[in-house]
Amino acid sequence: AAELARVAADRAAGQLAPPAPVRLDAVVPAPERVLPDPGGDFTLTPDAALRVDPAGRDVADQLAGWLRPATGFPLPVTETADPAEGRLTLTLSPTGAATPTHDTRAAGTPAGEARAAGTPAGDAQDGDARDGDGDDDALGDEGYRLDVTTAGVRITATTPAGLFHGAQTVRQLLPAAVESTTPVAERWVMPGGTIVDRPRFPYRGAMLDVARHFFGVRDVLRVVDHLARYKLNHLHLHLTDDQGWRIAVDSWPRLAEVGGATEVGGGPGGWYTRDDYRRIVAYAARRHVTVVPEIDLPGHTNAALVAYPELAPGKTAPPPYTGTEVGFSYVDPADERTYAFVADVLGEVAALTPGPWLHLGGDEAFKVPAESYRAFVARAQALVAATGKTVVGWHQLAPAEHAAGRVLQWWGTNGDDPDTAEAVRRGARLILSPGNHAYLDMKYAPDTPIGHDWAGLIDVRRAYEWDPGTHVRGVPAEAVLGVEAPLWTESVTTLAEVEYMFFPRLPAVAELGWSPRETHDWSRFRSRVAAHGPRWATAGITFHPSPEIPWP
Ligand code: TNX
Repeated sequence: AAELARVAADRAAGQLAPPAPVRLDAVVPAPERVLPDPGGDFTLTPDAALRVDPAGRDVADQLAGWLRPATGFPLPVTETADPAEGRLTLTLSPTGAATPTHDTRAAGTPAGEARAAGTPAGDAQDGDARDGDGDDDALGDEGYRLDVTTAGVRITATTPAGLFHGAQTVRQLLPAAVESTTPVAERWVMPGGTIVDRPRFPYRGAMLDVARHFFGVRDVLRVVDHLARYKLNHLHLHLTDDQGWRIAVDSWPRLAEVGGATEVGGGPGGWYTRDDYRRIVAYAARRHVTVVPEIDLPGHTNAALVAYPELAPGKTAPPPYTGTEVGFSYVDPADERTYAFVADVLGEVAALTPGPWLHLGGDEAFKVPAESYRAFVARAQALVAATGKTVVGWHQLAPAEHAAGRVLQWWGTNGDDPDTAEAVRRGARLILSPGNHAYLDMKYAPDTPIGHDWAGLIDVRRAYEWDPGTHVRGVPAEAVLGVEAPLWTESVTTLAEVEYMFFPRLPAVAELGWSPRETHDWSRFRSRVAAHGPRWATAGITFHPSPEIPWP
């Protein structure tokens, strides 16, 4: 806490150096291709307007909303087709037009792997290195192309999500003062050149445990903003655990009313009404973030058992739990009432959730014998399928039978995991959250005031130095859906503490999920991320001033 206060005070005292001009390759996560044009710098002036296709309107409105407070410029958004009308243009094009005039990609990149630039900006080479598979020009569902010239800035994408990611890049290419909530006298210069960018993996996420400590809607919305900055597109909400049940369920009202009234340490807890949850989902959707709700079953259910003792194996209510042990509770897998409960809860949560995923938990059900665990999971997976959603679960689900499309979230610390590899052979895909790299509840260093250390200490380099495509033995990159950085909150109680655990590790994991492997380079990453410190400070975001990062 003292460290947090000191960081905040240092930043407030303006001890950071004045901003250096942003470089085109300073973007986090690293773009697929970067082609700087030093003669093409663009300066945003008070008369600038944004011009957009109607379908991209909402992204343009958001971009203008990010730029107005610090610039003090009106930045009107227009939908006219007349190019004279706006110097910031957002275009939705069905083909994407991804090919830059000059290709920065290293010649000789093997066909098939040739998607990625690999060549850092500055080493740009001319020449046509296309591999001829016809795929190169596709920006895909989330890609974008950004052109910055003295005359203006253009973002091109095939989807609003692509435009949105491009808009986040624009934000990062303006001076750090753009994060100010009040007008700043600044030359709003953006570096000239072209970026062509799209993600390596389709699933890039973070998890917030709102069960151990409850976080209200405002905090969650702010977390969504943090994800969106780094092009993460999934927010996994761990909605239920021993210490609290955080989502209203009409058919079982005591879950939230009784089960939601506790949290770790004895605080008042809390829970989301259906409207609260809808607000979170809608806010996230506007930022192209999909909410993945988790109902943790059959273990981690003490709060549910307090509310409905009939679900408990002994049919008596346990006392409410506000400690931090795991693995002691479970719903009775031998009672049909349990499956009615599971079906009702999953049905209601699915109905409130526009995204395709329902997370079943499945971790640490230590008291449930293996055979009844597998039988329970098989039924629960079928109940998810009946809602029309796709099952996600912690990798403990692996031994249970395959369910169409199911996704396992792997949180191991040793990539030698035959059970998970076998589940993948049977058709599962993986989200990678290795405990010793991606767990944001781990301490950075021995003196980190909050957090765990069971998976080791994780400073920025450790969060960054692994490859999702090769991490689990026997799991090919094609079976990897993506990455997720979970934040468990046994010791995390405020938004500032969430941010402290997120930054700078969240951008590290985001880069592993987004950027082509060829761009992976610790020394470049650490200097790119360093430039974000002043941004966070200006935006009032708390972060860990890691000694591994050369902060300006
Ligand atoms: C393990 S990781 C858990 C959580 C704890 C976490 C603390 C996982 C699926 N389960 O219940 O909060 O460790 O790091």
